[in-house]
Amino acid sequence: MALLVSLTDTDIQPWVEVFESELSNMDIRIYPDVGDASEIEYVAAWQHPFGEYKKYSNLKAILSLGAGVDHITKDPELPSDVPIVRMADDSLTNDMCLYALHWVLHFHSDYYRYVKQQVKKQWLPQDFVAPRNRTIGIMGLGNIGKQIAESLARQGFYVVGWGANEKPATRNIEYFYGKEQMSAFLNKSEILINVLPLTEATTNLVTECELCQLPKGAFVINMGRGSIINENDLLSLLNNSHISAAVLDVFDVEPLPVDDPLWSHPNVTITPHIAGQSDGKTAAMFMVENIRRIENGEPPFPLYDVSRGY
Ligand code: OXD
Repeated sequence: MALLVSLTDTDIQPWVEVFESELSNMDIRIYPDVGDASEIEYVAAWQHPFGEYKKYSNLKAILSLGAGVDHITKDPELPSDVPIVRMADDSLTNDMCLYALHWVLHFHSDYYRYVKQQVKKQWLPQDFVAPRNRTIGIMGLGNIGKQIAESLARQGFYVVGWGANEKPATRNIEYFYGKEQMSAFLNKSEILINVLPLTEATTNLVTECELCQLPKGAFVINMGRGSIINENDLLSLLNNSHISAAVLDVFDVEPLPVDDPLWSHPNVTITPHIAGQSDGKTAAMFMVENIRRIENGEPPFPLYDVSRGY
């Protein structure tokens, strides 16, 4: 039996070390050296080329390097009966919390202004705003969104969250849910963070109409998926200054094409889909544990749910 490692744009060495030492009964193959395709039982995947999965006739599961699995489910020829296991290693969640905190502070504490002031050699302290007087809106309240919300609330920010379904209230976070409550949520969100997964329901969920409901001068941080926040609408609201600035880690098309106007917008910061990076060792162990569960006849966790779309 064989595990195929196909982790695009990733230093695979720590992953392979863990797989080789923990899965000694398994042949570890590194894409594109697939060998006999019928021997592949597992794929550790990040952006594995479309059209490949269907060649592995004895595939037992696909293990995603990312929390999002659209890089797998968008394959038009994906076999429908193969379980897909999402990544929920703590190192990934923690990295996403740090990314969110970094950019929240960038905007909240006016660092984005100081970068511009330095170019003009301008010594100009901006007014202090206490974190409790700054409202951060988190779209997507799964494990990652919840942890980001809690970590920002711990820093004293006022945090509001929005998700598709109702959540029990917590002491620190005000929850909104469903389409009916989206306006109330957006109206409050001075810094909007998107961590929703890409599904049919979330595709193009945030367009001009929703962005206009953010307070004037709001900031947008997209670390979920590009196709959730309409890029053209975001650009026009940046251009008319309704949105002050945006940090984008995810895009409709990745890598972002060189001629895309987002690259050169003065109030847009681009990072190349790195908001949630995993520690190779612990994330590979997370996959190993799931392979062991499957081999023992137990369900892997967290399993992609076709009906929910994530
Ligand atoms: C993702 C991730 O799915 O970084 O994008 O986990």
